Amino acid sequence: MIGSLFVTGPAGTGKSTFCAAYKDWLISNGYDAAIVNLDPGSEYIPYEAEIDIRETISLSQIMSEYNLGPNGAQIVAADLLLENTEPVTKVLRELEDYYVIFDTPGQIELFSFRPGSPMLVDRLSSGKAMIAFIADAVLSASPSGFISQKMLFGSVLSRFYKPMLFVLNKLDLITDDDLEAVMKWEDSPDLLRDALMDEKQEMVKDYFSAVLNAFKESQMVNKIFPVSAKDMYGFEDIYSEMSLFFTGGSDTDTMYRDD
Ligand SMILES: Nc1nc2c(ncn2[C@@H]2O[C@H](COP(=O)(O)OP(=O)(O)O)[C@@H](O)[C@H]2O)c(=O)[nH]1
Ligand SMILES: [Mg+2]
Repeated sequence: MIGSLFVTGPAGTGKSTFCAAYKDWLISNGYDAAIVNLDPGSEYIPYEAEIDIRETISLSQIMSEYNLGPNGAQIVAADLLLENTEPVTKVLRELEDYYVIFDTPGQIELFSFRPGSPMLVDRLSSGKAMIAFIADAVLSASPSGFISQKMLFGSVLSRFYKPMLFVLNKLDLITDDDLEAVMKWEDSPDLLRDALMDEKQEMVKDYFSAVLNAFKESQMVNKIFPVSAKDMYGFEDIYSEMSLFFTGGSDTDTMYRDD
């Protein structure tokens, strides 16, 4: 593979829809792309998967075999996958010129906060991985919601230490003014802190000031990628970032280059 993108984020932010739309975008722009579904619990996936973990790992079988509920079974499933990655890597080896998108379990903790996941990412990607953190634009349009997503982003980064993209999905559900406010908050911790104080007067100002300045100084979320997976909007920039990281931009069609 040229490189891979592991797609994570809170439940319902649109990870699977994003995977489907981004794959379609890549293919319609002339690139080879495939999706691997790593969510054994998904009932419906909105794409055709090159590899679907549900074919080898059955949650209902694990539930009855180990006498577990759905969450316990998800955890066993994650561990089983880590124990036996060969069937997946075997297929991936054939996809030489592909960008591979990994869809991860609906609930973020089942992927990002399992002890074995960083090793899983390294094994499946042969070290060639980026992570897309999918945030919900509606939640992120409020100061407290945006800060909560930034902190979660930082939390995922602390697990994987891979290049990460902060993807603001469901752009079609917020106004242009909302997006403009989010972009300004991203640029200025002071503006974001003031907006938060307007929203939640009783908050401890110093704590959030320190946290927001730390984000800014460390450049942890220094770029937001606004997309709508529903409307197929915003994928050029994501592709540019991936192409730049994995190939130094050499396979990037000039029409998609930022610089
Ligand atoms: N309006 C809108 N809805 C979206 C978008 N992306 C996903 N959704 C919807 O959000 C819901 C959850 O999406 P899904 O991809 O299953 O989320 P996941 O749990 O993160 O994989 C579904 O009803 C999707 O149709 C988007 O860009 N705009
Ligand atoms: Mg999903």
